[in-house]
Amino acid sequence: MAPFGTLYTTVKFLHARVTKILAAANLNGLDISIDPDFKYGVTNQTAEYISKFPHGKIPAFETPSGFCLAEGSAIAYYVADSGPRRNQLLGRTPEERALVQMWISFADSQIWPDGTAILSPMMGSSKYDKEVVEFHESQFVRALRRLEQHLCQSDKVWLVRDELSLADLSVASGLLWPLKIFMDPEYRKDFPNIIQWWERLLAVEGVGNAFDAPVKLAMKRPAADGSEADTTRTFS
Ligand SMILES: N[C@@H](CCC(=O)N[C@@H](CS)C(=O)NCC(=O)O)C(=O)O
Repeated sequence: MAPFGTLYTTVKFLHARVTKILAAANLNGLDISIDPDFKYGVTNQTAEYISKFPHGKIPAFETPSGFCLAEGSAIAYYVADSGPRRNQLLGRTPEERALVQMWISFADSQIWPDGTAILSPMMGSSKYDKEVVEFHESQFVRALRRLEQHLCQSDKVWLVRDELSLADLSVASGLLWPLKIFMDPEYRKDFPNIIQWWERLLAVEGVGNAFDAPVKLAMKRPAADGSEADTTRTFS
């Protein structure tokens, strides 16, 4: 049987932006294939790719009927909305659906950009500017505190209601690289409820394999300026 759709993303490593998509697909029992021939920086610049995905970025998604979609969160939404667990993943009432969207927006605008601004110079992928990184770190920690505060309420097992939803998958996607790269044990100590929630989430069948669990969390924070960067790591 043809897969539900094809995902275009780097094949060299699991991109954090696709983990929420793969987890939603697993929970909905949808088979998604990843184009094995995709080459980052090459395939996404071809005329064929641009004709389907004009922004030329990853991740991107195509169904057998020719429906093309870009933006990781839109793809995750579409996959979540396309199977038997759509109501669980997207919310059962207008209020729940709005809360799920609130956390998706939180992940995309508070976690991702600030987390990436910290880890990118650390990995040698962008120039280090102390003031800029410190500002983003203050915003990243502010977002973590907000998440920690939410999860420390006694009834909070998941972000919305008492069921895992796309809110959890989206926030976890945003935290994957920070947790692996720079949130070392000292950093994590301030966020025990986030770590418990993370472990609970990755223990769920279908989610753990989408995130390539067991995920090895950072043991030592690399130098902020990239002087300890692993230069062998590439996107292609
Ligand atoms: N808002 C987009 C961002 C996608 C994005 O920036 N992808 C990067 C890789 S992480 C990319 O494809 N860059 C290629 C380029 O800029 O040409 C999403 O969430 O999917």
